[in-house]
Amino acid sequence: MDKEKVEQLKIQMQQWLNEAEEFINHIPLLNRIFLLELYYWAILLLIIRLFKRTTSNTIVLAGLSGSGKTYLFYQLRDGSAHQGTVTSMEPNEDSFILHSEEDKKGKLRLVHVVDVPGHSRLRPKLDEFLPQAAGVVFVVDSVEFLPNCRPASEYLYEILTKASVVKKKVPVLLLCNKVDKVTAHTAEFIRKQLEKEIDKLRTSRTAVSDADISNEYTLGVPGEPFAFSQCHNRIIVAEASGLIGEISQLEKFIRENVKP
Ligand SMILES: Nc1nc2c(ncn2[C@@H]2O[C@H](COP(=O)(O)OP(=O)(O)OP(=O)(O)O)[C@@H](O)[C@H]2O)c(=O)[nH]1
Ligand SMILES: [Mg+2]
Repeated sequence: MDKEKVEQLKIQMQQWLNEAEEFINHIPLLNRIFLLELYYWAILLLIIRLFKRTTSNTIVLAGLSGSGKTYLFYQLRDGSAHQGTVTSMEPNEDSFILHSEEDKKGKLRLVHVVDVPGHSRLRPKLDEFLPQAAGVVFVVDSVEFLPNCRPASEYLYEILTKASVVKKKVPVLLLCNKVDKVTAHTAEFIRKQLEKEIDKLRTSRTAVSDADISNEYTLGVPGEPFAFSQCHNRIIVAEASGLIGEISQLEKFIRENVKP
């Protein structure tokens, strides 16, 4: 570009600046203050919106097959447990307002709930969702708990040692489901048994050579019996029944981690 053109551009820019200044000067002072304030609020709202979008709204339901994840999923979304009768072959996911909050629709943030089937072949799907999880719900069958204690502990151990969970300190809810049955074990009993079983797993797994360990992080405090309180992420124990729709503790956990 030759010098003459640059000069012309400079003059043109100066003209535009002068015109803009003149335009602003014509606006009464009060209006100017008002416009400035409007501008300030617009920027502030934009920042809040951007920040809100970066926090996740994903809640992952995991647990052994038959523990009741799909029942809970439909209770959360529709307030009924339909379609939960077959073993899921695909992750079930949807974004919605919790059924119990339907009357506040429009004011609340959607929750993205993912129900990952418990079948061992489908569990790797969990890795697709964990990195974006705001919370993990590990569902346990409180009725058939004892025969499933070992596999449930193994699955839970796997989740609690994943980098995506440990690094981001993703909160985990241990949800003792099916409490509508009188034969259901208490949440306290289940917590203690899971801790004991994880303690055994921890000992056997750390004895394996480093090369064979697939777990990304170790659990607990070396030399002390394992307790969930030793984990860096928050681990809460609660009860539910997907069958009769007793899911208030689950909803509380969701809303604590996906702010409205
Ligand atoms: N008594 C009782 N039974 C339940 C409850 N929730 C689920 N069930 C029973 O457990 C079965 C399995 O429930 P699902 O929700 O399909 O289990 P799931 O965890 O999704 O299982 P997968 O899809 O195989 O991983 C259901 O067919 C019900 O018979 C509950 O709260 N109470
Ligand atoms: Mg299912």
